[in-house]
Amino acid sequence: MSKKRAFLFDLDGVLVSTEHNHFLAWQRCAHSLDIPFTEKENELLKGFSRVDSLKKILELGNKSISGEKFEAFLISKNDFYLESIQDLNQGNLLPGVLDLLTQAKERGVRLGVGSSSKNANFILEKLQIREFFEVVIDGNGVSYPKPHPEVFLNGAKALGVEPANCLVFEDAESGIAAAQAGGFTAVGVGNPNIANIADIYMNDLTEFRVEQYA
Ligand code: B16
Ligand code: MG
Repeated sequence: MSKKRAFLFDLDGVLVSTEHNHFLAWQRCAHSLDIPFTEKENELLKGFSRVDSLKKILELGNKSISGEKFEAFLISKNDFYLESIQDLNQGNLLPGVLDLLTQAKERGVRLGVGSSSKNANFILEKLQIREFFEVVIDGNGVSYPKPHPEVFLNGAKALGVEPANCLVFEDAESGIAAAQAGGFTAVGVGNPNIANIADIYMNDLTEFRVEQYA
């Protein structure tokens, strides 16, 4: 594989894991609508935007609600989620993250984040890793959420690097699809369900050797 000039990282599931916090917040909404919601249903939401996640929950329960109620659920879900991650700190980074970012930076690799989350900058600040990234494209910066490639294409464009010269690190099927649709090499991390679709797969980022790819 040719050496890459830039690395784009998904946030949740790759740099940190707040999926359980998302799960508990969505479960609270689903249960208030009498929709059964377990970790199994939560799997279907990973990597999708807040709006698309709520749509999927309503589909699961075969329910429809007014636009007003839909907006209210989005707000209350996010308030509950944000409250639950107040204590997030650098100790919550997933294994291998800090070493990888440090080594990549030392080798001159351009770094960016491509996340569906509208809370990405807030979370990166809490984790004290915001300064590693030249660009953060989040859920506020795209018209078409993952699995559309826009989030990663915008990231590569902002870094001035062609997708063929970028690695994308992802934990969700929707994110691997987004990366591959954009012409990136997709590194799957920490989710055995994507081991067969990712171009490269590893259990966690301690397995990643920067010098092999950049
Ligand atoms: P928010 P990622 C995604 O983050 C999460 O995987 C997904 O569960 C969540 O619904 C989505 O962000 C939106 O998050 O409600 O904070 O805007 O994996 O793309 O970094
Ligand atoms: Mg993710």
